[in-house]
Amino acid sequence: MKKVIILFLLAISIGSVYVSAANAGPVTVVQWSDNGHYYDLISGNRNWNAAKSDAESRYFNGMAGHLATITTSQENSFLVSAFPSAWSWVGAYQYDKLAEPAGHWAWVTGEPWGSPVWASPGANNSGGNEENAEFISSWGGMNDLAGSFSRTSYLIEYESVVPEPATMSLLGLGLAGLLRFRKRRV
Ligand SMILES: [Ca+2]
Ligand SMILES: [Ca+2]
Repeated sequence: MKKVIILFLLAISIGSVYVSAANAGPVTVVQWSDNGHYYDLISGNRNWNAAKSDAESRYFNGMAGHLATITTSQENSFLVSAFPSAWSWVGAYQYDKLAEPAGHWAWVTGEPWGSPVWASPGANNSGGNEENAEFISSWGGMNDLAGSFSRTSYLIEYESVVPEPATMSLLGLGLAGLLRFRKRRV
């Protein structure tokens, strides 16, 4: 009887492995060893805001997604070689128009702007309303573009979310309260 149960469980687990492999499709997620983050191209016609929302609803290996933030030339080079066909939204936006064309840019994650790579001719605010950025591998970097445009893909980056200091102290207070409660019961 034991043997039958073990065989049954084995069959179920082999079955589920097969199903998950069949659903996964081709694996395109790549990891950059410098920061341990994962990157992928997500297909589908979206404007910048829709791409941002979609990215922030996705997870991979327990890491949260966001539009890719390409803060260094090294990260830019890695992504050019990892995704040679990318013509895709990334997580850069201009928070005001007081320093056109290439000033007052920020990342969706709030991390420092750093030294990202603009493809030639650089952020040029063509047409006067380019306040978001796309990454064009064949151009070698980013281009500013109006966020209302539709792009056929976006570049996602997955990374571990570090709890905010405020959240940590709330956790601490909760633990202290729990300890006090336990003491009183003794
Ligand atoms: Ca602009
Ligand atoms: Ca432009």
